[in-house]
Amino acid sequence: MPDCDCDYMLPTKEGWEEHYDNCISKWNSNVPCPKYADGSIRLLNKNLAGMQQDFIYHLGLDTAKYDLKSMFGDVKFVCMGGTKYRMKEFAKHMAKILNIDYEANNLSKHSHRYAMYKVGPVISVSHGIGISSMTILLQEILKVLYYAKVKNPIIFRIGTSGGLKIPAGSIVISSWGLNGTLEKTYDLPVLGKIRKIPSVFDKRLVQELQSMVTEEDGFITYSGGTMAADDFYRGQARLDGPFCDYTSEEKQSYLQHLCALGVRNIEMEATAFAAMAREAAVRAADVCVTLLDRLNGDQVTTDKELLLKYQERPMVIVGRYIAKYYEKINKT
Ligand code: R2B
Ligand code: URA
Repeated sequence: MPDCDCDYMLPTKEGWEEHYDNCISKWNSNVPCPKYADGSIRLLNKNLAGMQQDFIYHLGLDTAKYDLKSMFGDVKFVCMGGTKYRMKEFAKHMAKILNIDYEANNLSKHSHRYAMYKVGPVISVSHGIGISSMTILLQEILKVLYYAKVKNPIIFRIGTSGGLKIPAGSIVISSWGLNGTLEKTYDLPVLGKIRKIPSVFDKRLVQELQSMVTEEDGFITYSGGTMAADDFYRGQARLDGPFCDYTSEEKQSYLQHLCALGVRNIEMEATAFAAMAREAAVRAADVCVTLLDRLNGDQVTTDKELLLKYQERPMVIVGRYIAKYYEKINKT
């Protein structure tokens, strides 16, 4: 078995996993670990090598017109989230805590799709709503990181969600994603057949993020399962969509069942995010705030100001983690 190649972000604490899941000593898939010895991404798709030029369409980038290595070679963290506004705010938040002079500039504005900002070693990028929008962005980001020869990148998602039996405004760091048929997989039809890709997040990274939480934060941070639904309404057992053919009791018993399975929140991307990052041997974590307790209702009635305050909470945890990493680097 090859030697451990974990690039530890934080010193190990008691009870933590010894290795990250993308450690070469733990890689037990039947495909080679898609990582070079220096930690840079090694995409296994042979077709890429034969392409003269690669248009990274939804980001408005391409490998001939842009020098992706000089634009993105220093990246270490990618943080994605649903909205353009939130990701611009995250870029500004990171500039502040990393002490970087920064004027927000959307690097993918020509694509008119996603918004992408870069602050020092951090990319902050929007992914829209749902699995298919998020996976397009994620795959194009993986290609950018590959062409830029980025070493050991870490990808975060900072999002919103509906909580299950936890107070609104709580944070959930996902341990795994559960799909709509209650399996821990991301199911993708490929050439007419369903592929089922395991959707488990890196345990050590969850533990490291959880260690960023302080009692003064003023909110509770949980780790646990996250259901990724393919719909906001019926797919999340809501009673307030245009269609509903189940009873309120059936809804409650379904949500109770999810709680019993260890699900803490419901959003719309976790399974695919965990699965795709794992397939690329890239560490990833999903950090979401809950906007409501779904056992108590369906409508998001939180006022705008509180909603914005809630959305800052995942930024605080992830931002603290990134800042801690640079504190450690600057000391050594
Ligand atoms: C959470 O919130 C969005 C739907 O409102 C979706 O992107 C998600 O996962
Ligand atoms: N996002 C979701 O997907 N579900 C919720 O209930 C709230 C935000």
